[in-house]
Amino acid sequence: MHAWPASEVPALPGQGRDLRIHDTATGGLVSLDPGPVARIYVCGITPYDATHIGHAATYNAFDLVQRVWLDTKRQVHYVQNVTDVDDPLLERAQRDGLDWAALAEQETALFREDMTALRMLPPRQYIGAVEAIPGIVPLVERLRDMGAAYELEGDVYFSVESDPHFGKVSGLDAAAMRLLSAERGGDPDRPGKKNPLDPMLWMAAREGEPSWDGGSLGRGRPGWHIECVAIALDHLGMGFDIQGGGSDLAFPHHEMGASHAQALTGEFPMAKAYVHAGMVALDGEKMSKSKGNLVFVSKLRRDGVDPAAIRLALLAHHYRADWEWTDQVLQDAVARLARWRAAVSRPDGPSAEALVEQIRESLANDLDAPAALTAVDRWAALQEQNGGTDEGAPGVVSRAVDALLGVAL
Ligand code: 5CA
Ligand code: ZN
Repeated sequence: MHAWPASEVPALPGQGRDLRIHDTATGGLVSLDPGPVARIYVCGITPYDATHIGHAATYNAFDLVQRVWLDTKRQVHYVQNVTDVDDPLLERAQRDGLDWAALAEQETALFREDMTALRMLPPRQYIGAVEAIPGIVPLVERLRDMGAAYELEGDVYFSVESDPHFGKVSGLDAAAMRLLSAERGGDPDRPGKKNPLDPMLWMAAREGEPSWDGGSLGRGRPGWHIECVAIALDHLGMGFDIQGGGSDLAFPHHEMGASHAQALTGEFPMAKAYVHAGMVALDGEKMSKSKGNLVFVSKLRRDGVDPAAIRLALLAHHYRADWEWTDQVLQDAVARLARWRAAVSRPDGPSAEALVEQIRESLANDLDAPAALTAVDRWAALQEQNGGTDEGAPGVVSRAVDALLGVAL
């Protein structure tokens, strides 16, 4: 699949800072030491509805990771998937009388537009589950042949007991896992499974559903977790720097993915850090396609909201926090954008050197975007109150806000 166009990232004076970021698996901050090419896999959308603010907040977090790494003069190898065949997508298509593939294509196209408008840097590879099937099938066959997977009425399940590290990503106990498994696409109550938590690797073709040639597995379609493992291993290999997504992906998705990869390669962990963004709520409940309590990025754009203001609204919340979208959040962002634009519209102003360092330091410290915004606010307030004589300072601020925060002033 093709991704979306990249906005330019201005080069900044001085030195970028190395990222320390919270890793769910170890429960603390880790100093990543990526080589000259940092590697990150971010779980993409299941395209059965438009991009909502919760999605945008999660992709914003990983866009910041990319920007911090670019600022250290590294290249970034960023891979993202699109779950363009899965139960919720098929169910929505059925409910609305749509062709599932057309629905996926249409919502993926809208996601690209939203990401472009929000100045999210694109992944180097943007891969759909369907196009990954030829790579998924041999992995499932290998897992089965090595005894880490088993067949149940034609479907193939992964055996979580085959992985000695199972549970280390989310750190949850069995009861919590069982609850979340039922909530998030698993089938813990299906009779005949070796362990209720075992996730499906390959689902045998069902009447009226799309299916693909699965070699010795028979016709069917891939399970969710193996999709991301196949794509990540194919393009990044084991031991990449970050696997990212919202906190609802820690279990089962990232846990199971780490287990699949451990069984396949004998190595653990697949990613050096498992990074999870908090959940955005609306009216007191997690924004979710299945509940329908959604604020769409595309709707806000159609209503004339500047995408830079949407981005500032996201940046005003720490990526790990759960937070609530309100009209006030948006109004504050619109007002902040206007203040910042006024402040950089003059040819000179207060010195910007310290500010660039403050933005860098804030982001390097577990992506503390709210602290970065406060630093820019202070500079803008100084500019408004006293101005300054540093020629070119507003230009430096403008470039730093663009390069590090993805906001075009
Ligand atoms: N296709 C899978 C990942 S492989 C999937 O989870 N798709 S999704 O469309 O449901 O979600 C896409 C990303 O948005 C995931 O990282 C998910 O954790 C995140 N996300 C979903 N809802 C919210 C929310 N309310 N707040 C923050 N992030 C969210
Ligand atoms: Zn994923």
